Amino acid sequence: MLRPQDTATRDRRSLTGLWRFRADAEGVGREERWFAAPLAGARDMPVPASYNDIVPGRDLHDHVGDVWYQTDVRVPRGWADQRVVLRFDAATHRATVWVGETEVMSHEGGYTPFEADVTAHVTPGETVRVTAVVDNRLSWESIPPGVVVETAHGPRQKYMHDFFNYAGLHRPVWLYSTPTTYVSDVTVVPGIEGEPTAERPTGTVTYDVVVEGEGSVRVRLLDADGAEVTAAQGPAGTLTVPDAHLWAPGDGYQYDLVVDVLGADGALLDTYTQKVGIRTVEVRGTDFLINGRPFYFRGFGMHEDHNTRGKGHDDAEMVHDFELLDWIGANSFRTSHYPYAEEVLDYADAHGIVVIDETAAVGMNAAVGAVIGMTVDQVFSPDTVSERTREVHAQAIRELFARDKNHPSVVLWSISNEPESHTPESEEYFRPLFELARELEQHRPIGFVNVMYSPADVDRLMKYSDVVMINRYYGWYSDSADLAAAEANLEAELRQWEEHGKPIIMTEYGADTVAGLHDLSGSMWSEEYQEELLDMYHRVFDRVEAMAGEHVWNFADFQTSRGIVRVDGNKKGAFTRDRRPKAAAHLLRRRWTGRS
Ligand code: GCB
Repeated sequence: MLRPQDTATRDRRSLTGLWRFRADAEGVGREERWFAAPLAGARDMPVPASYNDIVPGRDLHDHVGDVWYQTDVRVPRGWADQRVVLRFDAATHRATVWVGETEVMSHEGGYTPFEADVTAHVTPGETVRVTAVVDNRLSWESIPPGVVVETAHGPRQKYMHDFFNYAGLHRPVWLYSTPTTYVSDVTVVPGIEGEPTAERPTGTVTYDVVVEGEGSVRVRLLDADGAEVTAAQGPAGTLTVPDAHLWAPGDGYQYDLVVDVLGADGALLDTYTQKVGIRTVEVRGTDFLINGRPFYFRGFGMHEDHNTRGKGHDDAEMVHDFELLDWIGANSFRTSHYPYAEEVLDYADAHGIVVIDETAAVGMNAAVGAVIGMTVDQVFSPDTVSERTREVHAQAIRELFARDKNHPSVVLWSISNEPESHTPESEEYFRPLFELARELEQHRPIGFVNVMYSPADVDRLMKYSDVVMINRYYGWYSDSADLAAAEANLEAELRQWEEHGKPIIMTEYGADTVAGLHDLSGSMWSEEYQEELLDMYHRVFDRVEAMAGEHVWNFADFQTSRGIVRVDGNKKGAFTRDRRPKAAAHLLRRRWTGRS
């Protein structure tokens, strides 16, 4: 799905700001048609933001079920004869939307965009009411899964992942116009002819444009200075780029593919610009190659998580986080454990930061659930994670790939984090999803992230994966406080994975650490212990040749559900939640930049 753009033929109106908001604790709003009038008893709510931490108290923080958002928007006068589209960049985890009293769309899944053509329901120059009901419930048929337990004191949401179930309108909302004949999709696949490690090789850009309506397509490829490099006619083809300036880690060079739709008389009907980074990705043996060169992932599993706004997107926080990644010497991150805002991927593209892009399929694991506080006998069964869940999961993969397919920063997909992967049931569940992913994606490697409870001798899914991605907590959840034992066990396990003959990326390793807690005798939770543990992992990584990357868990401390294993959140950050460095941040900076 294309992102809205301002071009010579298109305009956007942002609907960010304060919306009217009301929690629907009784779940009566749909029946009482709250969309049909200005929301009674509403309070102000910022969009984008999670609603949970905006108001003091437990009610909204722990709310389970529907909340209502409403705003009024004046449709610009100039949009007469245009197609008018209403788009939500995300609504966590599902939403139904009305324009005036007309229901225009529903969407399942909290981290991908959805939109509707609302031309028939608006009049340019007039104001229209937009209402969205957003439901935060996780069930056996949602991604991620969860269970709502009805208690004498109200519903309680349980789930098998640790990050807090923030909800609401987390990303911008747009009203935008397109001409009635318009570009509805663009796919670009970059390539390199000949030796990719050459200084300025010949690049290729294979493109495919979908147009709704009658018109012919012309494409022009412009370099970063706006000079035309090449052009072609027709909705699909391959462009050749002599002396290509490649997109590469640390060099976010991009071309502009300007797509024009022309009428029979040559008039411009629509124009849309798609950025293109020319680079290749390949797995060869135990090497992960970008542009033919071995790439070693240095960075973090992250979260969209901040004080007050929760998972709400914010450009200032985003840029600051990228500046910290730069300061520490990270070259990559994983969008643990859900698709991040498109702004984040655009930024990564533009700055040459490499991304492992993950679906929201996290917490399909009874053993992890037991640690977090949700007990379940069998995760994969007709009554729990089932074929119905798989349908939702498949749709999440389709939507993620469709949204992010053109980002050069995305070099590897993760279709799930830490599912059980040692049971026949888990294999039966996942095999078709790997098949689907491969059908949708022919150019990037695909994988999933393996959990400590499914080591190499029992795992059944790694054979479907191009890269070995594993999360390990030797020295924390196992061999707690015993780094000597942890070192031996970590190395022994990596040696087993090495036998797969694929690149190994440690996608998580780390220790909870309370900033400011110091101890010289190896006390867990201290800043010294976090440093010692990371140092130990690095020693081991440097001995194992198949290692292709290290992503510390986590970039920053983050909010979790409440329970006896977390003190005001997960504290494994190299930075605190408000982005102050722990000692480990300096250790990582020394390792990753050589600077102190
Ligand atoms: C994991 C999960 C991650 C948790 C982390 C932890 O394995 O993938 O979501 O936050 O462990 O700190 O327990």
